[in-house]
Amino acid sequence: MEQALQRILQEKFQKDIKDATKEEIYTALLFVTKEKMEGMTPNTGDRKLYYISAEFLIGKLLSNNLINLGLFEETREVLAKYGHDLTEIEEVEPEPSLGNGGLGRLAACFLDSIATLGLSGDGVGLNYHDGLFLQKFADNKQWEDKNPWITDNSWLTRTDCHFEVPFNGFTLTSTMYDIDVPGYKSGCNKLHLFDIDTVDESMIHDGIQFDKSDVRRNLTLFLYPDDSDEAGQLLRIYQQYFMVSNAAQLILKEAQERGVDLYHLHEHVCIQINDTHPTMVIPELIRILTTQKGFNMDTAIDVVRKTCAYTNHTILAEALEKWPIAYLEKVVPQLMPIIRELDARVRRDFHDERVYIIDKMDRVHMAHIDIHYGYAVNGVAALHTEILKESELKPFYDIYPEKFNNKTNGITFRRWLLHCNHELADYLKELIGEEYVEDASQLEKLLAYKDDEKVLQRLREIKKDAKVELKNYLKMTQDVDVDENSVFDIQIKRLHEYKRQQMNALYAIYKYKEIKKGNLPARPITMIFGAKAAPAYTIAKDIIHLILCLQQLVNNDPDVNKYMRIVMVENYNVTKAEKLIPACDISEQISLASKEASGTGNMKFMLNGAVTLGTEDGANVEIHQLVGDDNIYIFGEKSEKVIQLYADSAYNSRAIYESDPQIEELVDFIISKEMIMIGDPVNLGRLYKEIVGKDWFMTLLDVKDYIRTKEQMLADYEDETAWAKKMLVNIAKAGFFSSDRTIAEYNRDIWHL
Ligand code: B1N
Repeated sequence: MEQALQRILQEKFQKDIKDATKEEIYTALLFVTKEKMEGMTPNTGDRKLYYISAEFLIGKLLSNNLINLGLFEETREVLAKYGHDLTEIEEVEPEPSLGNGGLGRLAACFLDSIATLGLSGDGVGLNYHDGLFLQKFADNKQWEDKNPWITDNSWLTRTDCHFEVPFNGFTLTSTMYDIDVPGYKSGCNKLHLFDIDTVDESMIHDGIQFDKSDVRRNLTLFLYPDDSDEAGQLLRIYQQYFMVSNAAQLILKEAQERGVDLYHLHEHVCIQINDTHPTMVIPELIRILTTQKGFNMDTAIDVVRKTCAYTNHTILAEALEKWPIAYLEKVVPQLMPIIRELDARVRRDFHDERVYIIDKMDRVHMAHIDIHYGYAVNGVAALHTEILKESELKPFYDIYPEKFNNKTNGITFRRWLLHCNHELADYLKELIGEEYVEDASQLEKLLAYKDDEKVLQRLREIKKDAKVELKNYLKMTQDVDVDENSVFDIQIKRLHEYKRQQMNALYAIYKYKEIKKGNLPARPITMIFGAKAAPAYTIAKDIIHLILCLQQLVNNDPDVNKYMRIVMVENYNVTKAEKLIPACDISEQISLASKEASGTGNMKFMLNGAVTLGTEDGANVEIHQLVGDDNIYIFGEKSEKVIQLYADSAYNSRAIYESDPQIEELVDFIISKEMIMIGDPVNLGRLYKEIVGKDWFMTLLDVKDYIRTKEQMLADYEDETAWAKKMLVNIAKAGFFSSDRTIAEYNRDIWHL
């Protein structure tokens, strides 16, 4: 490493390591690492996986690549020898903003585990130049700005692979960019990101505004452009088709280069469709096979069906894509005859309109294409898969029980422990040896130390150190002060009503009022939030406004700020998650039961010794089973009850509000004099009305149990030994949530690589 660094710094900048700037060292490390990865043997196999996804939330790559290449320690030492700090060098790296939340981060964790297990599998997606937006706070509101991340020297390598993608009336030529994905002590795979050369970032103005109709210039500017109007929805269809047409052409090209007989494609290729965004790969492959490769329709459908598998990530109706036929006709008319043929076959075989592809309103149900014309359907946590089978997708489960299976999500321990929490990772190695890094189930060995005072003491110290680090980071980045001796209570995830950040805000109101009344807590609490709201999601933005107003109110009140602080982290992203998660005491996983398909933040927190405060939802259910009642705090109504309430239209938030004075007092505070003085009455008023009059995700149903349980948790925190034991059990039981386990299961049951 030392020699390689010297050589590149001389070549590029005529500098020695000790005189080089942080930027120069970063660039040199990038080159050394890229060279190293180019020299690695790719993972190969007779059957290759293509994981197609609209999002890959990969985070910064330098440290992770160094860890996986086994070069991290050496690099850190070399740099230290010349007076440099690797952590500071990392700050130079821009974070690629190619994802939104859990779905995109899961794809990134999966790529790491696929490579680590030595499996042959590449990711396929789009190279969004400005990614998801950059979030800024001003006037206690969210503002959006563009988020450019591509620089001259980056992890992207431009390839000479190009395809022609046909749209209605014009054709776009793609360019494929590659990012290497090295496995931990294993071979290397690739993430292929497609782009067009004519993208024009200068067309963006006033934050993230741009002409949505100018596809040649805007196609790969943003992930999830605002789709609240027709032009926005058409653009999404353009993006999706561009992604899958490139994927299909790449897959067929590589198969033919490998000498695969396309009539046996399914024996050598499998395609994982990550949610419905890549669904058009099914009709696109059928189109290419029938129009260019001499297949008849029956055979093309048969081969494609045996090649494609679909993962469902949500049961929220608004997230299940249904494209109007008129839009598809406008953008990709060549697919419509195929989609109509696929629908006709369904209608011929099944006389149940719930499973048709095209509905009465002339909309195409993308998930229905995946389920009929793929060979596997999986949910992402045990409860989620049960709900799919028993309610959301029941008519399909009745037809194809053999296709349905569960794959509980996982996270890569390389990033979410080894990289983000060196102190804890090293201490675990000291206690139970190194094997846990490659075999996460070994973490259970930690249970032998459950009653060891010294170990429990050390776990607390490590947590304290992480809290001090976060404190310094928050001071540096946002100029806020927090107390490392307070309880760190953290909710970080996309902003959505079903995730119920608003319920956590009601707790903040409760606590504020208690402190005002003189009911002082044994220890101060620091409530930390991080979340982006989709730019067109009004109520989500109102919830951010509420939290930011509460932050101002609480932190500036001298009666209160000694006992309680609120911090909303600006532009929450992977890099920030890596700093927040190690420092957390209470992990907030408070979605309305049945609505959070899995969650993966819950797993990251547990692995880093936080205790979950959660509903019986998503993977929380499995965390609960693993750690037992004593090591998790569960509250709220269960999913069966919630599903019943929806079925009977029996939930009435106004009735709860009017009959419970405590709840009324908390909700009324949103539009109190204090709040209106700080905030915008339009936003606060709208949110107040929403909660009282609708509350679709049933905040008021669970809020009292939530407050009670959180108070219990804070009381229990004061027994330091008992709390440290809970931390230890959570870490020890986190092994199940390694994405290595998840990927091994995908491979065993679906991919057969
Ligand atoms: O996928 C994650 C899960 O852990 C989360 O529970 C789930 O909410 C998340 C449409 C989505 N589901 N659906 C999406 C994202 C963007 C979009 O345009 C849907 N994200 C999830 C990983 O399984």
